Amino acid sequence: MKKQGFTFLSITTFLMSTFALPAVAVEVNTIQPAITVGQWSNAFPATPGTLEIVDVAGEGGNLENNAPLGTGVVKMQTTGDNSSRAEVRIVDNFGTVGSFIQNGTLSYDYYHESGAPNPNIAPAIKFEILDYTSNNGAGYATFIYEPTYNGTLSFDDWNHIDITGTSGNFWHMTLYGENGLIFNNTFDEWNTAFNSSLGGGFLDTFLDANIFSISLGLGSGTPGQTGYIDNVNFSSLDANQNAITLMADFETLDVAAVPLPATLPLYGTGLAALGLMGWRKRRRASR
Ligand SMILES: [Ca+2]
Repeated sequence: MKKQGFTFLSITTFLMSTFALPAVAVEVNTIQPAITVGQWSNAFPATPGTLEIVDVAGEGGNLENNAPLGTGVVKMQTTGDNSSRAEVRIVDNFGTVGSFIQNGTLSYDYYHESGAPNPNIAPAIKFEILDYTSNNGAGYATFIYEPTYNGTLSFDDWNHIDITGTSGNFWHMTLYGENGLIFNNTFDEWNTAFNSSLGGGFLDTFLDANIFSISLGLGSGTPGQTGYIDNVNFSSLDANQNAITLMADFETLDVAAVPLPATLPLYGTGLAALGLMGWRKRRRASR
């Protein structure tokens, strides 16, 4: 009981301390090397796999021509290692499951290459869920939306995915001790399933569980895959009915737009002056 009290307190503190989410589209230029609350981060920095923001301008084909938002995207690759993962994650307060079912939207775009070792694998989108009022000791799980369980995959092109609480099938990694390996349940259907299996009168429902991260990624168990994602959007309402909005456009930094430090032109002038002196010396010597 003491441990549960501590967990409740620390999680509540965490949720209250998270940053307010911006209400406008944000250009994301950097993936943090390890989980940083409120920022897009590498979810598995110690695991083989690469994750980077790349510019697809000049790549040609649909990868470039149908890029959903700007020319910057996140490229993710798993290595030949079966444990390899490439996953970008943002940890923050994304409201309750109940609010998502009632008000929420989630969308992203991914590019799916043909010729991959496993043609059924495309970048998935995930929620981490924490039911911090859970009293049965199994109130944490990751819920995973995989394109392959949600219709026909389109190869060598960008695909746009729209998800709500009543559309979009997620499987999960064991919430409330229940079997999560059912691949055709929406969040609304999971709520019905949990209510049914947990029995009537159970106070601790799925609806008050908190969504505390959003991830997009490949792996594990899918070596040698390449995927691309961009244009990630989430919206819902918090406990006070205020909007929670996430809009991410991944772009590489425009180097030309970064102003030179004030000392650099002077440094350049100094180099030119030194060069001129050398030229004069050589000119004299050659006379
Ligand atoms: Ca972009």
